[in-house]
Amino acid sequence: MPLVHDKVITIERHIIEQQERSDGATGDFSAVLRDLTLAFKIINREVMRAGLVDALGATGTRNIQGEMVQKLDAFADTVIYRAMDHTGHLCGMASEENADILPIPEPYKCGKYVLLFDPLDGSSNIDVNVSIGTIFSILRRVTPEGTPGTLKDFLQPGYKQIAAGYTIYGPSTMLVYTAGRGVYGFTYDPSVGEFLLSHDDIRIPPHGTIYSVNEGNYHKWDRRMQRYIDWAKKDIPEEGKKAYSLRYIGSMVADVHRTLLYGGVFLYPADIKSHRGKLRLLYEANPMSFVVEQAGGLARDGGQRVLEILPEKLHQRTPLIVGSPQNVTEVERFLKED
Ligand code: P6P
Repeated sequence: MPLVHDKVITIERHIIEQQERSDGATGDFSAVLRDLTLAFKIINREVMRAGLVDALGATGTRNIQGEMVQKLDAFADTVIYRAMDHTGHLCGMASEENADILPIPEPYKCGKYVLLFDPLDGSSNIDVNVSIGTIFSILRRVTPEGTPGTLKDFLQPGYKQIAAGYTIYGPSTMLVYTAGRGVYGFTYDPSVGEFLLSHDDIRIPPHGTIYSVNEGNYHKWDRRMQRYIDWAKKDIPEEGKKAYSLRYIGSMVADVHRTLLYGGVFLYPADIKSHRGKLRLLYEANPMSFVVEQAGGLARDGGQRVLEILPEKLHQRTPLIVGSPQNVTEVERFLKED
């Protein structure tokens, strides 16, 4: 993937150019991405000064997942909703922080798309200054135009996504997205308030020597997953294999972003406690899987392609094995053993 230095392209300009190359694109979808970018700039400002204002710590309330909602979680959730609720392009939204779908308030028009998002993924890391991120997924509605969106618009398999991506708030803030025509990375320049194209047409390496998983759960995994992990960390000269390195941040956006650029595999397997794993299908696994597949990687749940899972519930979870094609195939080789 070429790092871009000879052109200064904002994400707005890039979205328009992508739209011009998409048959029948009406501009509505480009407007959704543009409006989302504004929300990310506002969230970035708050995240970057969290230590200086009373934004750290928990609100004292719990979300649908039963997780303590951090103040920045709640802030990010509200910023995205308010940036998007009046634009006329969405007929509804869904967020990790809200049990039910979020309607478009009167008197605003209902549009052609639905937006799903995890407003601040990895929020348990907020107080210790570890990279966190926003994950988003855009689907075209399937219910009649002009009416309020329903759950049916959200419970679509991941291959129906028309765009997805994430913003990682780290040493630098980057927005990575795909609209089904490759993956593009934009680095935020706070001096001009713009996301500028820095990673043109990202391609994941076909193989990597990093595996990323919470080994603290080892004792809870299926024995075939345990055997893969045991294999991954071994030097096996007769196979020409060196031991892989373990890197795990505990913030999915950061772990998957590293996997996308360096190669390797990120795993959050099912275990005896969480039979469907921990990560949420619709606004974590699906968008990240769409990005990685568009970059030439694979995304599986241990048995099938993540993007082909037929959702039944808004907050359902899924096991996730995502990364370089050769690494994901290595994992599946072990999972297929008796
Ligand atoms: P564990 C963060 O809470 C999150 O949802 C993902 O960002 C991350 O990959 C995962 O949970 C970490 O979970 O159980 O390893 O702490």
